[in-house]
Amino acid sequence: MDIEIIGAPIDFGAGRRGVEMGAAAIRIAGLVEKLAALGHSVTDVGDVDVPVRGHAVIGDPRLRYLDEILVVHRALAEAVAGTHSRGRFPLVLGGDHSVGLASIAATSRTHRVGVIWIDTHGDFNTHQTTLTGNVHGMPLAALAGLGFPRLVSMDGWRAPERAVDPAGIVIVGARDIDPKEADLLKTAGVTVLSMAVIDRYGIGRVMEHAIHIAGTDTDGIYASFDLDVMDPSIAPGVGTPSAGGLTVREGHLAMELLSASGRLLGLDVVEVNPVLDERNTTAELAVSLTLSALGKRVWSRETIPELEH
Ligand SMILES: [Mn+2]
Repeated sequence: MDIEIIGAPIDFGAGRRGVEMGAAAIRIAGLVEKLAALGHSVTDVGDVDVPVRGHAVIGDPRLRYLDEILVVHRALAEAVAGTHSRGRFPLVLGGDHSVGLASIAATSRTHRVGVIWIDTHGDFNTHQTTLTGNVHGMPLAALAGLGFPRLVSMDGWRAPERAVDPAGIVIVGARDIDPKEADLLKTAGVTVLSMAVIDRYGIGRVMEHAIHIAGTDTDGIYASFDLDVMDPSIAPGVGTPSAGGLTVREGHLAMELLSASGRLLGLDVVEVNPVLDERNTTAELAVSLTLSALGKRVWSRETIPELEH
């Protein structure tokens, strides 16, 4: 594949500082070299510009730092649209998860997009339901056309309507969803595959289901991976940890199945917070999971034909 790496070192959407260094930490963990070693053509186009924190204004407490976030969203959307125009694969490094709005909205300009949002949280709040005012809890709702019009339209970069049909949105790994957010998810018709469903059926069947839903009547699937979906015991460097997350192997199998689907249009890897991390272990995990999403295999055949049905 021809991959373009785009960094979005933003923390204005998060409640804790430090996540703006996540893209650097992932690069330091060897992302570019390891992707190239897999046989990919890799171009690191660098980071989009992010406003200086010292000049930033919180503004509306239900949409903290909205002005700064929208500046980043527009720049990131332009970058991702450019990657698609060159026929390359966008790999977006956060930064906080607000960036998923820009990367996927940009992709929706040229593709009918299904979304697999791999996350502890729903990220489906609006300014009317948020408990924190942190915009990283809102990008998926905005993609579905819900929320503050300036956020949904990315300050006029696109029309203030949905970028993605909620029927093609799947959240995988959820275990912390706010009550009003749950109501919105149900009304919108988003599929939520919680940790309980993964416990019950296994990550393999859950991902096959997710890929089926997000891949039906779409040109492909954009995956947005929040490192906080992993269990905090193995991914301590995240701002909003929640016990009971994916194991290392569950994370890898989820990514391997996305790769094997052949349907990926792009990938976000977000919410690595080096300030909270231990010796860059969370960034290193992010790199190894990304490799699995982009074709790394232990062996060429990873199913048992006699057990397939
Ligand atoms: Mn998230």
